Amino acid sequence: MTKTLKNALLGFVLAGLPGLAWAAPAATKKNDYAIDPAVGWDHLWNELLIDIMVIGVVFGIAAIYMLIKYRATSPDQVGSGPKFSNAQAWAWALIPAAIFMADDFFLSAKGWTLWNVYRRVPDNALEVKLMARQWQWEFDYGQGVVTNELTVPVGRPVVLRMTAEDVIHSFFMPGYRVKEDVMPGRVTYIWFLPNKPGKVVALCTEFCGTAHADMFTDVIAVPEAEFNAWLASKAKKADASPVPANRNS
Ligand SMILES: [Cu+2]
Repeated sequence: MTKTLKNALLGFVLAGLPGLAWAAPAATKKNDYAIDPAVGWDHLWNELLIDIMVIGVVFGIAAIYMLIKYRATSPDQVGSGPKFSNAQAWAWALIPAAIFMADDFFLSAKGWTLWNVYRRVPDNALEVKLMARQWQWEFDYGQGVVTNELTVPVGRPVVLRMTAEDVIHSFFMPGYRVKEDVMPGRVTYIWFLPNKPGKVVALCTEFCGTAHADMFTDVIAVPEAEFNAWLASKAKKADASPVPANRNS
């Protein structure tokens, strides 16, 4: 093997390794994923960015180096490539591919693990039914409590069982890293963990008619005691008037 070939091969290996090394520490965060998949999605996203950045920088430097070192010194110069045996040619094709595929599979496997955690709703989740229609969201807590904003208790997982009255919508809460289609004739679900008090936006991300852009609402996380008091007062009001005031059909 020529010296240039050895150096180049070493370059490939070095380009691949940082990606694997950066990806490794995430395994220790496994427990966080089970508690709150949003933590896992953020972690995976950062990992991918670092991965792509490291590989991009290494290849960028290698490309610039070769452009300068092997540039033509006269207009009519004809270059010559290294002569490869069959084994060398196969090695050039397969080794770099294997290194990058290993990194890709590793990250994909982590994505799948996280997805499986995300699809398993925790036993203690608060269940709220969500009805989507042109162009509003309607949250049903049971006991006659129906609202157009989603109020949730901090520290307890919330699962939304979702369906639609008319067309396909998509319920998206960027703040909690969850999104799922909502359609007539099927019940889909998402769950999330409100981990601190505050307000985030929920919006429709499936074009569903002329007022699609107006189809957004607030998701308000409040301390559990405050949530219980809120729900109790709403239930009391619902008891007094059997048809919820904001139900429009
Ligand atoms: Cu919609």
